Formats: sequence, structure tokens, C-alpha cells
Amino acid sequence: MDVFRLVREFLTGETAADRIEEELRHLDNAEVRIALLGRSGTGKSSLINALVGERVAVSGVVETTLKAQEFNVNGLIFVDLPGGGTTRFPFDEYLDTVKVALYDAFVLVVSKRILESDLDLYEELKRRTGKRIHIVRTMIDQDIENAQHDGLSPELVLPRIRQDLESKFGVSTGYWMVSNRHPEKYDFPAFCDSLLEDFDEVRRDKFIFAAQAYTNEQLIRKREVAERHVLLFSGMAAVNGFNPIPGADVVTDVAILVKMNQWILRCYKLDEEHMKKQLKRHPLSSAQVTLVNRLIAYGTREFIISLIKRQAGRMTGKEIAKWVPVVGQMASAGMGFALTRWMGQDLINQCEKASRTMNAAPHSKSHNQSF
Ligand SMILES: Nc1nc2c(ncn2[C@@H]2O[C@H](COP(=O)(O)OP(=O)(O)O)[C@@H](O)[C@H]2O)c(=O)[nH]1
Ligand SMILES: [Mg+2]
Repeated sequence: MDVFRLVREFLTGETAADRIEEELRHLDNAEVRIALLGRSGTGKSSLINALVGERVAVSGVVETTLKAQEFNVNGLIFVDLPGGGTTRFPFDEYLDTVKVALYDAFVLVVSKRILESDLDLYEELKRRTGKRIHIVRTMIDQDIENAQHDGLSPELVLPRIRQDLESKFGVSTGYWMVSNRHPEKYDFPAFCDSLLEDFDEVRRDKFIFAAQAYTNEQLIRKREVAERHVLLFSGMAAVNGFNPIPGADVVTDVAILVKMNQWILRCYKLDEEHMKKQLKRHPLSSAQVTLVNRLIAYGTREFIISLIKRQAGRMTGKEIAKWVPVVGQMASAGMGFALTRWMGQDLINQCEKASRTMNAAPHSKSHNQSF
């Protein structure tokens, strides 16, 4: 969907207002379902946690029961199917011919030791789904460390492991050698890219929205998705007649801005709920705490109103035209649109900057830890 065109058509009266709302709802309601299979202890839970950048699945415990577990993080749903071995679970219960269609991607997780049962699991999975299976080999950090310890060249480690996997599973699938402890390294980012290829446009956006961005490329992608959303929210603001008058003291309905800003904060994992959880595990520096507190404020009504009061007075017709060339001549819709867009862009910029700071120094020590 060309969101920019949609918004332009709406603003010039060529398309109905509810198309904007529909598109936004469509994106909001989308779900991505990823099935993860593999023996206990291979790193499935850790992989889920690394993908979303938070601890949703408990790792490091031996799974004694074969029970599927579902984790839903902002619409990105992981189904952990701890099968393998001699049991026919999860196929009979979870991956029969009908239910296979429920999943958007299939991931087989393996670690150092590949057993005959892993190969059987793979064959059966391939046969049942008829789809590409991503094979993720975890704990690469340990292999590298061992190689270094043994005086072997770490550069040889990945090609060797790949060869070994190819000799077992065949060459017709994708292998990703990852460390769940370093999701910014090795094949982890490439694994995320390759998952995206399995999704349609809406699910692609959803995955990018809900997954943690560790690399520069991932941040660039997040920005693209966030900017498209801001455009839609700005259209919604115009639809709803959000029209702050420059200089006036009254601000009417800011509900859409609150919603937009909270969406952006969630997209960058800088929302209050996420940060509170993170803080329990990783202390932030006091500078980071100040930064996060400032960003979280953007999701509140009071802060938005004060920001609008300051900004609306400053915005001239010319500035509105600059921000939104397509609505330059439509002053009434333009003001609400332009202000929303300006605020969204501003928050995206700040969140991106904060993400870069956090990625650069994720575990720095600190004292003052409250939001
Ligand atoms: N060093 C290292 N340890 C890992 C990695 N992935 C998982 N682990 C550890 O291996 C253990 C089993 O992982 P877990 O995610 O619980 O596996 P699951 O049983 O498949 O869900 C835990 O102690 C994890 O911390 C990895 O990529 N590198
Ligand atoms: Mg687990």
C-alpha cells in the first residue's frame, strides 16, 4: 500500500476518509505467527527473547512437559513447540494440514549436537508444511570462544559449522548461525531479514514494529514503518478535524496524537511498560533514565497539549506547506495534519537517537532508576 498516495488522495478529496482509518486498523490488527521447533535446551526461549528484545519466555529451564507455549509481543506471536525425539508432538496436535496454514514462518532451532531426531523433525516439518524451514544454529558465541581458546582461527568457525549443517540437512534451506547473547552479530540480523521475506507487506510492517532493532539497517527499517504510520495518523487527525488554531489557547482533541506517540514509543521499545520491565534486568545510566523519562512524556496528553501550544503558535502557513507539500493549499486540514506529522517525525528522530545510545551502551551501571 502506498500510504503517501492514500493520504494525498484523501486530502485532495479523491478518496474517502474511512480508507485511512481502515488502513490504520488493518495494520494494527495484523498478526505474525512464527512456529519454533527444536529440542529442549537448544535456545528457543532465548531466541524469542532476543528477537523482541525483552524477556518474555523463560530460558534456562529444562522443559519437562511437552506443552506448546504462545508468546504475543505487540502482535508478533511465537509458538514454542518443544518437540523432537520420539514423540509425534507437535505434528498431530499443532501442525496438521489445516493448522500449518496458521503460521507465517517455521524455524527449527538446533545447537551443537545434531541428533537423528532433529533430522527427522526437519523432514517431517518440510513434508507437512511444504514451506521453507529456517534452521537456526544457536550458541555460536561459545564455538567462537572455544576456537580462540584452542588457538584456532575464529574466521573458520562459521564456514565449518555451515558445512556440517549442510552435510546433515542438505543445502536446500537457509542456515543462520546466531548467538542469542549477541543479536547484533553473526547471522542474527540476516536471519531477521530472511524471515521478512516470508511475510506479506502488512506482516512485514508488524514484524519490524514488534522486533527489537539492533543494527543500523534495522533502525532504518523501523523508521520507514514508523513514518508510514505517522502519515496515516496525520491523515486521521485531519479526518477528525483536529485543527489547533495558531496562537489560540484551546486545544481540542488530542487523542489521536496520544495514540500515535504511544505507538511510536512502543515501536522503539521506549514505552513506559517496556522500560519498567527492562529496568529490572539492566540498570540504565542516569543520563539514559532522564532521556527515557523525557520520551515517555510524549505519550501523555498533558505533555502533548503543552507541546502543541508552543509549536502551533510558531508554525506559519509557509512552514505547514514545507512540511506537507500536498496540503499546502488546504489550510484547515493542513494545520492538524502538519502538526501531527511534525510531532510524529520529531518523536521518531528522538527515539532513534535514544535507541542508538542504548544499543551502544546497553549495560552501563547507574543509580537513580525510576520512571
Ligand atoms: N552462550 C549462549 N547461550 C545460549 C544461547 N542460546 C541459549 N543459551 C542458553 O542455553 C540454555 C537453554 O536455552 P533456552 O532458551 O532455555 O532453550 P529452550 O529449552 O530451547 O527454550 C539457557 O541457559 C540459555 O541462556 C546462545 O546463543 N549463546
Ligand atoms: Mg524454552
